[in-house]
Amino acid sequence: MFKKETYTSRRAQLKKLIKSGIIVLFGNNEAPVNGPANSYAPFRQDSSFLYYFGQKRDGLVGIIDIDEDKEILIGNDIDIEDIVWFGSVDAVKDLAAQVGVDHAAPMAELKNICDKAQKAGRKIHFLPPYRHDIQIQILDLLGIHPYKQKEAASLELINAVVEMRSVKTEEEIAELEAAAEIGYKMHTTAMRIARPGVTEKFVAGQIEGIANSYGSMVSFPIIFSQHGEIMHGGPSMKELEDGRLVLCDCGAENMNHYCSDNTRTFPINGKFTSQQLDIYNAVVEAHDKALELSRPGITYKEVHFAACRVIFDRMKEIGLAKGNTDDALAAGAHAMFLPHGLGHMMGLDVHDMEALGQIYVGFDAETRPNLDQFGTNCLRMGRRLQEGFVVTDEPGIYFIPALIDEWRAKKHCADFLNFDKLDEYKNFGGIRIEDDILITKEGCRFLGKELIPYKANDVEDYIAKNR
Ligand SMILES: [Mn+2]
Repeated sequence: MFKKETYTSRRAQLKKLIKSGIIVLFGNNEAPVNGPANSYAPFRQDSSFLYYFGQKRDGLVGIIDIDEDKEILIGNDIDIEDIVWFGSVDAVKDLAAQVGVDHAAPMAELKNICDKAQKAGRKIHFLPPYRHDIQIQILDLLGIHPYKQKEAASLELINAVVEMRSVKTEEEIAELEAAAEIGYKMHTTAMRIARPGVTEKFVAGQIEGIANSYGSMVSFPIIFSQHGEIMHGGPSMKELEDGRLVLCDCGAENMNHYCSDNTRTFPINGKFTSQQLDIYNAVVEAHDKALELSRPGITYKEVHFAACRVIFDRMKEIGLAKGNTDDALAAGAHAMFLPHGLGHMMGLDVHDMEALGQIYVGFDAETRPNLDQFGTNCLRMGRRLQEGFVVTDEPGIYFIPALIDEWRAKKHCADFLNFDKLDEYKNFGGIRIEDDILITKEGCRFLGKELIPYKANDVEDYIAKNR
């Protein structure tokens, strides 16, 4: 947790942006795995609640009454039975004081506060809920059916939270750096322990343990797969094979829930084949292109398409693609290789603020993506970069057998792709390289003290020296 002034000033800023009404920020509740006493662990607090109220305990709600200039932390104190099982914890009024909130009240009071505000015709601002128990809570408190809650959520609040959480302060950057250090340990451990004969699940399990030991948890379920062409492919019980590549996309949340998110793709036997190297180096070049261009003022949509251009040009050199690159990009032909966006915001959430609605987080009227075009419709971030933004730079090249077959059958982008040559790559897999970058005054820089090796010779060297 930060010092209490961080939270008081964040709430003061939020009040200035929203101007009137009452803000209700729901903290998360425990989520049962297979019964009420066995919850998913560790407990994960809601990120916007963490941002404004800092407390990691379950069962809390934060109230910011702008009109009456009053803040209340709502939650029930634990009883003696809880103390017997879980030990003593601070009272809700103490939790409130720790984050500069003057008032505390039990959960039963929340209904009264909402009823009173509704009767007075005051605006009650809440964020779009993503957990079903919170949806029931909102139904109970405000009488809004869960299906209508997304549209009933306060757009003013969404926009204000996005404005504030998008720009990372010095103390947040220090947390992100700490998460990056754990991420470094995870990735380099994967490079060390992976080898032919070891299962994907074994490696994934070992590196998940690193996130748990040094931080709080992984920032998302680990992707560790020889089928790198499956975007969110989880680890299987298959053994790693000599000659194949393995893709490792993972990150940690540190103790204060700031995230890291990196991807490395490396040869299981420690040495790239020349076919792998050609594709790998194209991804490195696209990754570095994004680093070169990212600075305040440029849109991430422009950076995305610059990376796509590099990839398409290199695919032309290998004979997998053909034609005029501008026309190919306009037609969406590059999405055969890169069907996702270059990156996303990162912070307290790995896809930062995704629950608030990607269109509000990653775009403005100027950069709204073409939702009708395959690939481009998956962009998560397009808007103009500002100093203090943290975004991921994660280009990739994938050979997805089903996509190759489908496009060939439909003759989709046939003027720009060489399907016979693509067939030769159906067993290749996929490559992604991902780093987290902070937008600085002049340009950008990597997060993390040590950079996980990514240039092909650095990866080979690291594996040769550390296995
Ligand atoms: Mn990512």
